[in-house]
Amino acid sequence: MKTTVLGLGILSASILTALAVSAATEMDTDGDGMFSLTELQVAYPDLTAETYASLDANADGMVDPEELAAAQEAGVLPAS
Ligand SMILES: [Ca+2]
Ligand SMILES: [Ca+2]
Repeated sequence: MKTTVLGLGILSASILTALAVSAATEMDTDGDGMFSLTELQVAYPDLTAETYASLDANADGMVDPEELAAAQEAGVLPAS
């Protein structure tokens, strides 16, 4: 019984991770692994250049998946 509950927990965590990854992959329309302002504006039409710059924590001009996840965790962007 304990094993079954643990297994279900692992299964649902895997499904959630897969969903998050697939949503992120859909946003990255040119497939370069980074999210440009234009790509993010498809999912977040209200995103401004100023907000985008604030998401870019390492200031390399692009938002990477980690920076996107951090923004979603901080509530700057709604998790999709
Ligand atoms: Ca991209
Ligand atoms: Ca960056």
